[in-house]
Amino acid sequence: MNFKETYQRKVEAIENVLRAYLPKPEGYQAVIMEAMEYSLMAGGKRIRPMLMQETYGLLGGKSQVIEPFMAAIEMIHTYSLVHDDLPAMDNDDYRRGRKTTHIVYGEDMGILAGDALLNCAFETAAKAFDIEPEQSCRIGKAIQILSSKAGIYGMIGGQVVDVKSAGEVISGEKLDFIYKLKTGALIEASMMIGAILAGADAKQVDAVEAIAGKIGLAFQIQDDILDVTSTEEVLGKPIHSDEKNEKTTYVTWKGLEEAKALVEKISHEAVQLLMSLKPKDEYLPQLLESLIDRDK
Ligand code: GRG
Repeated sequence: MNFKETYQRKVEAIENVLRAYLPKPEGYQAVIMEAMEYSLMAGGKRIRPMLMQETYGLLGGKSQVIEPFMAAIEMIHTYSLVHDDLPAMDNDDYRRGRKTTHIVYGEDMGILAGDALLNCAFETAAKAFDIEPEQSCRIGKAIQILSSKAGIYGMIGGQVVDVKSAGEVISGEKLDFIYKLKTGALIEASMMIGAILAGADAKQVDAVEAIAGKIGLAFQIQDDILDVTSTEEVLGKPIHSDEKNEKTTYVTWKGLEEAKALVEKISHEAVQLLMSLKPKDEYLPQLLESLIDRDK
């Protein structure tokens, strides 16, 4: 099986895990479960749960205890996208080629669907205690990482500085701060949780955090590049995803060619660091390389 086929098979397995932990529509509040499903099962690359599962396996993890955390990280990622698309933030009508959650369910339900996914993420992660009650210490630590990396010192903190900097030309230092928190923190959480649940020692967890930090930065710079180089078709009309935003990015700061070279450099550094953890097969290094070449 080649890399693409293996990746696709893993995405399907991740989506089965997501479906298993997604609440079924029921009761007077069924509409919110439907909105949660609409946003969570809308495709997406599933990079975060995949990085989590691969890191878990790399460091010797073998049980299903990782699965509620895989679902939890994707729920948090999805809630952040649902809220980011709201009129008060990016005001996007489309994501992944289909209508955003608030367009389909209304702004009120969009806000509540994001809130519901965030709460459901922690409810789901805590189900790991039922799967491996004897690992409660590792599971508690993993929940601590999940909450802090998603919070004000992580993703939300990065989003706050990003939103507050709108319309300003910002320094490279501030841009790095935003990227490290807004994009990097959830990728760091994904890999660190995989390591912690597998029983990695503090040195290994630090190494994993450093690798994930580089992946996060390269991933976000690649996102900046795609914003100017790719077009997305919405209802048959090609649109540039950066059409409405004039903001500082690595492309506006460094130029397109230097931004591309930086993605290559930082990703290769991540792969080099990963090699020190002696991956058993090619898949994880190939996954990191594929993030450089991604076109969406
Ligand atoms: C609203 C609290 C709050 C946070 C929003 C994630 C985010 C912070 C904003 C979305 C906009 C953006 C470009 C964020 C950077 C992270 C990023 C590249 C998200 C897209 O992740 P992918 O490419 O998405 O993994 P898919 O669709 O594949 O799941």
